[in-house]
Amino acid sequence: MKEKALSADEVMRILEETRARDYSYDRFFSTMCTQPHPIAVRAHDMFLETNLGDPGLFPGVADLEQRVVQMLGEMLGCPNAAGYISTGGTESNIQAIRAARNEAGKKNGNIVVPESAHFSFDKIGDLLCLEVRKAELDESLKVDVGSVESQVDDNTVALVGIAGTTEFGQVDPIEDLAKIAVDRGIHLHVDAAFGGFVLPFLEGDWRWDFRVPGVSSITIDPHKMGMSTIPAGGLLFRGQDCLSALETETHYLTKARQASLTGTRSGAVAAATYAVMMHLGQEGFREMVRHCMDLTHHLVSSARQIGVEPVIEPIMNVVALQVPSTAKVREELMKRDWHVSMTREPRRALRLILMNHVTEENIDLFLQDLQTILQR
Ligand code: 0PR
Repeated sequence: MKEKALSADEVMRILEETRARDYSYDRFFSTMCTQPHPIAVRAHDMFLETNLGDPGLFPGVADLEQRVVQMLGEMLGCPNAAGYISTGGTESNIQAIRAARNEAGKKNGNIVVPESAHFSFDKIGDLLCLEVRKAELDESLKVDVGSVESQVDDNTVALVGIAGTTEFGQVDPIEDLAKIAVDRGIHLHVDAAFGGFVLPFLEGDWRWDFRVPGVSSITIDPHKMGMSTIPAGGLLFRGQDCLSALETETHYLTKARQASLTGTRSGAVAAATYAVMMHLGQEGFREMVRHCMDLTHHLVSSARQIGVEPVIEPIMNVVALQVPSTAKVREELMKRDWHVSMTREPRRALRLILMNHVTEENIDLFLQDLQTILQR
């Protein structure tokens, strides 16, 4: 820090210059986050200084957090779910597996996750000293239940299924995983960090949430398809016991026990999430998801017209396009200021997320550039 103070105007000028170097959302096809809904921004500002780490000082926002947990629980088929607003999918996944491990009370434990699992599970293995066993995928890129079964043993403390995989937006056969979990008395965690705010609003009866007996916990992120501010994650357990398995004593605070991973934590994101859920309601989310799916179908049918096929028929607003020399094509697209990502080997493809900030016009411009690059 410099000795001499700078005026607020000078500081703001530096910030504005620096902020101008950030790219803008309208050309992002690579992100599962989006511009928060305006009402989320207003709520966030209003609760900026609140700290859910010491809820006795902020009973108002602590109540909002509980109302969000209840709304999420109702949405996911378990009105009595217990949980909290975390910093995102990574924290929620860590905490779900930590609860499962603590409840199982086994030494040398392992977890069985799909090969398609988000990299947060590799961090979890390291942090919680668990072996992470990766189950194979079938042709449609869902986890192969036989492969899961063959990896489960007496030291397995949790199974993981994904409802909306990071790379392909695929949904694992949660009911089949739940059968194994119930038979063997193992915790089943469903990572719906992305899909949690998509699947309830899609047509069709997706059976993946607490309506499936055997699902013990769910990750669902308001800062992805929930239109809230960053960092808002959601972690829900079927009942209070699992959440209690995470509690630490906090003797000198206003509440005697704390289940969250972080101590000080943002009340602003809980308020933002509450505001956007109340303001949009199910009808607003259904409309937003329908819009994202329209964009998805537009992308896929237009891509087909230039001879580009998706790896799988999209289930949600995540599309993986098969192009030759994927990394080079991506580089060329980046040069043209299109931000796209790539899926992993052996199924290398361009990965696009059709978030609410994407426009049909930009999809068309993107595909024109893609066609030019592919024709070279
Ligand atoms: N689980 C799933 C299924 C995810 O897709 C992600 C993140 C996580 C857990 C972890 O969530 P947090 O990042 O909130 O801890 N999926 C995105 C991804 O890795 C996150 C992301 C978002 C990456 C925006 C880039 C970006 O610009 O692709």
